[in-house]
Amino acid sequence: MYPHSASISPSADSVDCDDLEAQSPEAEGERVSWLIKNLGEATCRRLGIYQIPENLVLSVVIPVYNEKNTIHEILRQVRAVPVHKQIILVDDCSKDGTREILQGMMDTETDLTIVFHDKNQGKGAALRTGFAHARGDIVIVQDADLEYDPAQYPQLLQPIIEGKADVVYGSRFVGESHRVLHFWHSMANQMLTMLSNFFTDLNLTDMEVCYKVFRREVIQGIKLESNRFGFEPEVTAKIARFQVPALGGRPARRCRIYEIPVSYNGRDYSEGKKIGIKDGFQALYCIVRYAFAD
Ligand SMILES: Nc1nc2c(ncn2[C@@H]2O[C@H](COP(=O)(O)OP(=O)(O)OP(=O)(O)O)[C@@H](O)[C@H]2O)c(=O)[nH]1
Ligand SMILES: [Mg+2]
Repeated sequence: MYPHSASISPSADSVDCDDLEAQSPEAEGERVSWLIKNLGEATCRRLGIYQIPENLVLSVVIPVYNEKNTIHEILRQVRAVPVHKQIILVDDCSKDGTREILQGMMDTETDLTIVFHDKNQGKGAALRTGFAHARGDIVIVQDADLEYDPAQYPQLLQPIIEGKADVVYGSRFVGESHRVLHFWHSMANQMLTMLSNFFTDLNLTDMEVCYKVFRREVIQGIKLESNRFGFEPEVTAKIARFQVPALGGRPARRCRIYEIPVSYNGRDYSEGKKIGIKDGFQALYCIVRYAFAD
């Protein structure tokens, strides 16, 4: 592994680079103030329009394996979100040229933290590496394949910023637009979510969703071990049991979890979809494995 250190200073200069579409957090703050003044605070809050604190830093963890066709675009989309960010890319030993693309970015793109795995280990392992490098207040998981839209970060962050949640999950099954794809794939997702809920006593609607957002203390306070897609049920089981430590006069409490609808532009196997039936069985195993003990 060769970590590439990055600046996470809230200076907009280090984030914008030459990306003309990127809106600076300061300019976005002015736009939001104008909307709040004209529409009223309550209406804006319901629409997901609110002031993101200027000193907040979001760590975006992007596990990357053979994503040469999408890596530039996902980075453009992530950079365009008007929040101060630490962007962490973990290359999981890509073989399709993605690794070389990222190596080429190491010296020039100083807003990126880029880490390379020496052998392919799976999404869970890539995320563990990414979480260990996170220094922001809040940490979000971002797949590199354009199925999820970074423009939704402000909505996903809102319950944590408003102090209502410690963890936020996206959900592809409530409310938002999504590409119509495989029936059996979505059935499998829903059955895995139901089984996970059965053991965790949570009422999630999409346990397997990529968009999972954590206060940094929460994700760094959990010990994770699944290397592949077992990460999703494992982290869900461990979050469900996680006790947020006592702070000041506030006693220790269970983690508060919110769910926010997210759009989903699912890809097909011909477009690079990799997850398969074996991963479904592994998820089943992990739901039971982590049901009662870490
Ligand atoms: N499949 C796979 N993805 C990995 C691996 N390591 C890191 N990743 C990344 O993990 C993220 C999720 O992988 P995907 O294959 O898109 O998994 P998914 O979205 O659950 O399933 P798909 O429906 O196949 O897209 C992507 O950003 C991958 O590049 C690995 O070993 N295998
Ligand atoms: Mg995907």
